[in-house]
Amino acid sequence: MLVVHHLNNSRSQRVLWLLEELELPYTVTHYARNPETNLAPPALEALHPLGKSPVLEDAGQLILESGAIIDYILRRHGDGRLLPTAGTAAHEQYLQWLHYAEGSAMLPLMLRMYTSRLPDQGAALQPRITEELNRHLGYVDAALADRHWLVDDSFSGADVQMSFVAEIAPLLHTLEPFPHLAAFRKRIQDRPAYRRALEKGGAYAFGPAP
Ligand SMILES: N[C@@H](CCC(=O)N[C@@H](CS)C(=O)NCC(=O)O)C(=O)O
Repeated sequence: MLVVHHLNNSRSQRVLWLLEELELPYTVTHYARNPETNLAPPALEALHPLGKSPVLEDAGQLILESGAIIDYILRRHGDGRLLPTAGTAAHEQYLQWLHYAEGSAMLPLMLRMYTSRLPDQGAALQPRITEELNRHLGYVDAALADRHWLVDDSFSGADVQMSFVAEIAPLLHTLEPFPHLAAFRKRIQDRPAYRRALEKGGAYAFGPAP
């Protein structure tokens, strides 16, 4: 049985969503952020050397990093679903988006989040961060201009991995200049499996308005 070690208000929400899309059996072990520091509880350090979530447990093996977890679930348990065939151009694009989400897109978003906690809101850095946010969100928006889903207009693990970018972006920047990204966000949040995952995961501040 797959076990998702899930932190509230976190990237692990998309792992629950993927498992709901695939209708796979799994259990959730819940961890709550410290209400003052917003950090994960020390219990996660027993599983993840950095004390982060998500962690996926499968027959005693622990898998870290949401992109690796999504790819693992699809390869090992997906039965060919939501995963472009290895060796095809679509598979290369899928891998590109899988890595892009955490490797590139999250950086300016996290910079905005951390600098906005500084007394002067990191004023000197904000123009550069805004420039990068517009560049990255513009890139994703353009990729979605003529399609609903990122790879060959076919729903895949790449969309699941990119969902957190689409969900956290409006809290830290604006989606107004990026209508295709905003539509993508709404599209994912309207999926029945996404809604079921919300019920499984509990508090999630980046989802649709209640
Ligand atoms: N790149 C990692 C990021 C993991 C990560 O930073 N998770 C956050 C939740 S969104 C976390 O556990 N934060 C709690 C903490 O840092 O104490 C992934 O995609 O899995």
